[in-house]
Amino acid sequence: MTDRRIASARHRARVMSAEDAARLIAPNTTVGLSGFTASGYPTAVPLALAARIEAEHAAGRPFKLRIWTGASTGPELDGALAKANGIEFRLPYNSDPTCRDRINRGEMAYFDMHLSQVAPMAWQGFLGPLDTAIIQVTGIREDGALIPASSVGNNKTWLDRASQVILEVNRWQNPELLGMHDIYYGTALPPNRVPIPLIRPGDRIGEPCFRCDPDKIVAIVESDRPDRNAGFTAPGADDLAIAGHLMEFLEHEVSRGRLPPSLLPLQSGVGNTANAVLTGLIDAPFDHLTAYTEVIQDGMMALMDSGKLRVASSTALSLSPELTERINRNMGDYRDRIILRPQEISNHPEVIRRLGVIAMNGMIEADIYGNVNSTHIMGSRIQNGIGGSGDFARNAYISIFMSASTAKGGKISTLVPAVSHVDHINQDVQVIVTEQGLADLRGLSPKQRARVVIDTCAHPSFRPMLEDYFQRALKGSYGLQTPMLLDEALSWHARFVRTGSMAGG
Ligand code: 0RQ
Repeated sequence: MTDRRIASARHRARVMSAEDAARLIAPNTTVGLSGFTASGYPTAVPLALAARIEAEHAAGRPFKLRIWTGASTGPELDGALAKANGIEFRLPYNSDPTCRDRINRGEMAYFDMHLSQVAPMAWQGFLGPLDTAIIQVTGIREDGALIPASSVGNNKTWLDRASQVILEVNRWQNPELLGMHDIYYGTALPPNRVPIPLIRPGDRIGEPCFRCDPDKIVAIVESDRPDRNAGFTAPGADDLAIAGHLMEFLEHEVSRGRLPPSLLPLQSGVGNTANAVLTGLIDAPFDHLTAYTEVIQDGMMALMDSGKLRVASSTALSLSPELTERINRNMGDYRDRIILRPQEISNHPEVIRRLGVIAMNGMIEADIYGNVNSTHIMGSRIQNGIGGSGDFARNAYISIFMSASTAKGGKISTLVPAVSHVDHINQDVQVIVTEQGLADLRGLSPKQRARVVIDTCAHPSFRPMLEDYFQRALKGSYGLQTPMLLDEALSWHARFVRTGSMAGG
């Protein structure tokens, strides 16, 4: 079918049904898909692939794939393939509940790696060969250049590395996306790596489109499903309190001359609290803000629409359904203020360190010394994955982690004697914020950190327990640099698993 979206006749000749395209994927191969959050991910081919896998399984023939993406995707991709039991191995970040269940039941192998490292590791050959790339695009130009969709993720790398390429041309994506992306082709492997020439969040250093060898394109499928990110709930009292503490902290840093009045580029993680913090910035006394981040959520768009946020660099739009529709209709208005880049650039340690990013991420729990667990419930059950939090936390100008001080209706303290899994070591964690208060841990020794975390962040119902533990650790610990009672440090978690509550006992 002729379509203005596919301007090259050579490419039009490759248009086929999703079912025919899915038949080109062999079992026991590796597939790299587009998608970073439920944005810009293929849907028609994965759904057809899932149906094929189910049919193969019903006929008694094993069919599993190794799946690489940008980060989490949507239900038509991760959800459908996991329901069909078609994923043997997956990387990097997942938030799909069916995948999560399979991973936690031990039925699916999962490598939740730093998002900035996925593309370099693929190039280094550490992950093995990539057989097929399935990439959603907005259109194909006459010269064969591919117009990216609402996320960039690892698409450039998958297109370059894959033996065969399947494209989904999505008509829902607004053609005005052309010009919003900045696809950098200057990366190389050591010893030929050169500095990334990006010194302001708004710099453009690459090209608007992906290149792709037409000989590798084996199928083009047309689709029209919209992006499908979850909505946000209205900020609760805890979210608002956390946002309030953070605003006060940032104002204080400006007044002390440690941050400029326009702050430094903001990075904001996933979830409702992060969204509330961004919304909180609308009424804060900062102007000409910039963002260097990996997801643009509703709060960031509100900040942009308020005129406070000048420019935002990201690898994906990750908007609620309502905002997705509105922004998609008016995409052209944002083309000069939003830049979507490959995730190896949006999350690049070199760039994050150079720009001096203020990193704000959610956490599962922190311990009194400021080690942070972002990924595992009770030490062993994965929630989502480390995502980009490690890329940003280690390299940030100020690295901030935030959470309510309790979880599961007050049964769990998110401040504990020792975290049950470590994603961010205390050296990568400078500020911890809960609804109770903000602990500025910069320049403090472990014992000084514990004092501030217990006094400032802990919930009153758990504070005496933490204080009691800390006092006894000061007396009974093997060493006194970072006091610890080895037999007790994880006893709060053990009690929760045993009784359903960390309290009492
Ligand atoms: O469980 O879903 O069963 O209700 O964990 O917690 O409070 O909804 O928090 O959505 O902000 O997510 C760290 C997971 C926080 C997220 C994390 C339970 C809680 C709930 C989710 P239910 P909330 P959020 C850029 C940066 C890593 C990746 C990252 C995350 C569920 O922020 O994935 O930062 N971060 N990327 O009840 C037991 C605790 C708990 C707990 C919360 N201490 N013990 N359960 N929960 N704390 C973005 C990308 O990388 C794409």
